[in-house]
Amino acid sequence: MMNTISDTAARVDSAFLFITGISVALLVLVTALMLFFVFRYSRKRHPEPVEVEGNLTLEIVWTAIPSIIVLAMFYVGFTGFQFMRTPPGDAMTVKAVARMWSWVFEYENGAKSDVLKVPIGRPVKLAITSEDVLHGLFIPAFRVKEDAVPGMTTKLWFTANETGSYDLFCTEYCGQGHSAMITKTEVMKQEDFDKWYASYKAEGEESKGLQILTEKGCIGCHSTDGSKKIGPTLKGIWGRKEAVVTNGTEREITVDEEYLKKSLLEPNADIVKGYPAIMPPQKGALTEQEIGALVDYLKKLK
Ligand SMILES: [Cu+2]
Repeated sequence: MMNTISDTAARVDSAFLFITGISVALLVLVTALMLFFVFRYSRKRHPEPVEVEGNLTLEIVWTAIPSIIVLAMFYVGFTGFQFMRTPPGDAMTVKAVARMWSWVFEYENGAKSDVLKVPIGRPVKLAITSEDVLHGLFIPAFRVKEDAVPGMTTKLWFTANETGSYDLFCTEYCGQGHSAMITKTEVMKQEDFDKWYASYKAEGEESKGLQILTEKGCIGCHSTDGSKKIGPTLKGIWGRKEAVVTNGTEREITVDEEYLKKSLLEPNADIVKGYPAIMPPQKGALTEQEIGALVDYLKKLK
């Protein structure tokens, strides 16, 4: 059964099946021979041992066959490795940036997304890096995985052959929010992808705040639809009464501009009750204008 979800998955699965098949065949052969010898040459059936002098033909055969098998496994593994390490020249490059605890994907036209969107049937090369610690980018369905290393660009590539949504997550323990560092690879029809790709430029100031939330990775931990993630949702945050813990004491605040700004720069000063104090401070990561745009956006996020 051929795995057709992606070219890389087909290569990896066939290599895996090939090696597993040989291993199973050898296991069966060795076990069967062992049982046969145990019965056939037991003391009861074969009381007089015989001295065997050697058998050149047998020795050549049992040296040559395993050598051929091992070289065949090497061949399958090595050509598969070469295939996976060599992106085709016409591959679409997408920059994948990891940070605690989310992914951002940047396209050649400047489009950014927290979900990896790719067109079907087109080779996609990911140029992967990290803004803070070691992360690992893994798309299990495509059988591709690569470390995200700060100060370094690593790569992987695949061609997805079936539309759908596939898990993409971090495989390097990167702190408390590690398990939430999960997103999707969306394989789209070419026309749907083109529509999304072209729409990026058309969006105006209106979506600036959402763009920052996506680019800075905020929505890895804070949803905009009311659902609970590792941090509180941002939906309806403006004017919300919130029980917070300040220096170990609980108090109630109303979310206003001052609170939002403070919570961006010193996120752990007033922690919303029931949530862990793990958000990295955004001092230096956000400009004054960006903070302004975020606050404007959150005011309207009902
Ligand atoms: Cu990570």
